Amino acid sequence: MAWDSSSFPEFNSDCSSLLRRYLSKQLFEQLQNKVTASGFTLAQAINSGVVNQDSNIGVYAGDAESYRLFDTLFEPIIFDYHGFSANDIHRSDLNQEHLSAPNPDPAGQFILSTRIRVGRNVADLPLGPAITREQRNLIESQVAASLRDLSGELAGTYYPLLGMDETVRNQLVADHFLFKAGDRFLDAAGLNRDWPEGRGIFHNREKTFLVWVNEEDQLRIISMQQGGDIEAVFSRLMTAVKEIEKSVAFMFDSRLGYLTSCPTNLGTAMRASVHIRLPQLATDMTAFKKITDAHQLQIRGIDGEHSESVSGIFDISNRRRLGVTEVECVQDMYNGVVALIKREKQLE
Ligand code: ADP
Ligand code: ILO
Repeated sequence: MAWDSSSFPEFNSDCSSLLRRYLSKQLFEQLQNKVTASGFTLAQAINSGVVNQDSNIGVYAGDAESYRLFDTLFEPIIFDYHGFSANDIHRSDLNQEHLSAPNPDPAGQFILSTRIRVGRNVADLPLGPAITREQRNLIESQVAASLRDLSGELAGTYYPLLGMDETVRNQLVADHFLFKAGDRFLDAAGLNRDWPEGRGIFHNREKTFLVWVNEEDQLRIISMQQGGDIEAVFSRLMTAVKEIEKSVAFMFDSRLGYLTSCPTNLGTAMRASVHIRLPQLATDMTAFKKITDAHQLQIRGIDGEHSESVSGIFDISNRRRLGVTEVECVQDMYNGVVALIKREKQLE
């Protein structure tokens, strides 16, 4: 849907995005002529949510300045999503020793795999929605070079998307290692410009440590493996993040934490998830959601956000990322997964 960005956008009656909730006509008029130093406008920030009326959130930032210049729109969205408030400041805890999350399913009956990722962007450059082709390519070469220096379990190879065989790319997506192509939410946010140039994936031989380059965020640092050893996955990720941080300076704000293009990822930018088989709970989504809501968890489908569950398998992850530490993000997920497994066993 194309829209005339000089006038207040129309929202469908069934649109329930946070953009629709917080963008009044008056606010639109106050912000519509503001432009950040990298040339990012309100129209660009809200385009994804206007074009995709089924968005949950609907806004993206083009740079660190967007969060300040358009704060009257971004802040209520951030507060609503994360349960964060104006007086809160972000706290970080990357110490793996502070996490207590013994495998909730040692027999391997429910949890298929565990994955924890953080988003990161490079300091002093625009975020993906406002970045230039040259800046994006520069990030790709600099990040690929620093990843090349990783050693031990983290050592691996960078595979650019440009020139990648389609069968190989499709297999990586199907195996849950690589991001999809052509996401319409990212597309409308300007995040698919010049595709596939500048994008790629780094991974170790076992594909337990991966880095996505220049997707929604400039880096998505990922640790994953089969089964439910959450502590091992977290520990590998924390080691990797600290290593990469030695050679790449990340965009960070003392109040909002790590800055990301989507406000849902601010703070820790961490999503800790399990793929879990819960066929009994799947027949009663109201009971299922009661447990996930109580533990501040999000339910996604088997192929990530905006996808469906298949064969009673769900992607369960922490919802809050800002105002909670990395350890607390994983603890949210762990506590909820323990409760889900307990309920599933009762229903069996
Ligand atoms: P993100 O995690 O970056 O927010 P998505 O929700 O699109 O993005 O998920 C990216 C990919 O990671 C998808 O293929 C998804 O199925 C996969 N994935 C997420 N959690 C797990 C998990 N616990 N085990 C295996 N794959 C997972
Ligand atoms: N813009 C989409 C996605 C929001 C949250 N997810 C991600 C991947 N950032 C929406 O508003 O539904």
